[in-house]
Amino acid sequence: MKRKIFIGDIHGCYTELKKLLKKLDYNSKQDRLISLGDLINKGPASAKVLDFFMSNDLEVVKGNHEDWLYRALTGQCKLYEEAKTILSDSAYSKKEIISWLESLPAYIKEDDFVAVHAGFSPYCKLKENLERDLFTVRYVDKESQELFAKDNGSQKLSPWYEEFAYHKSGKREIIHGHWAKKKVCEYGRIIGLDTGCVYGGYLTAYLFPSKRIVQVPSEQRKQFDY
Ligand SMILES: [Mn+2]
Repeated sequence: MKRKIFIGDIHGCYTELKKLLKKLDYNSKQDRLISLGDLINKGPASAKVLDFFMSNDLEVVKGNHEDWLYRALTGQCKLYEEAKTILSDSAYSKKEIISWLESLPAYIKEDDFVAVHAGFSPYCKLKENLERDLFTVRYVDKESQELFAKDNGSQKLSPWYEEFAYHKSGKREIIHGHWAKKKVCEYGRIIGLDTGCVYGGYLTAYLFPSKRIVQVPSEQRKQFDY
């Protein structure tokens, strides 16, 4: 059986990605690499990370930053500075990047796992989630059952995964990113791998079937506000 390697938010941290793959003794023929999204933006080398995943035809679930780049490249929002840099530094054309972004799934569901960038609603079926929620959700309101990307302070909100674990039984492990924390976020069968590499934390991989965590420290400036 192929080893599955899930990797949390990379955000252009190419050096750390290469170090992590080396530490994992990554072999493209024997391993299946799956990014949980947010390959790009914020960090120093977005185009290199993007090109690595595109050129090796690796699996990526769509993050909010892939969505942002897609909207910028298709004229649905301003072409922000980092998007311009990605266009000038990538080996791929704008057209190729757009069609690759269009091909990204919002989640991957298999017998033993579900991979998603941010999370799911605890109140509906997986396939009934709005795509946008899958790459933005952090909190839920237990009463209104609304999903929120941020704690706006006006409601009593719970992290989506706490409610999800409470409402949904099942065997699949749910592996997500998006919510940068100092440590890997384990809650029942739900595991969060965004350990804030771009903020000076760690880049984290989670392995199947061994269920091992492998990390490399960030080389970015430490920021304490995540
Ligand atoms: Mn994100």
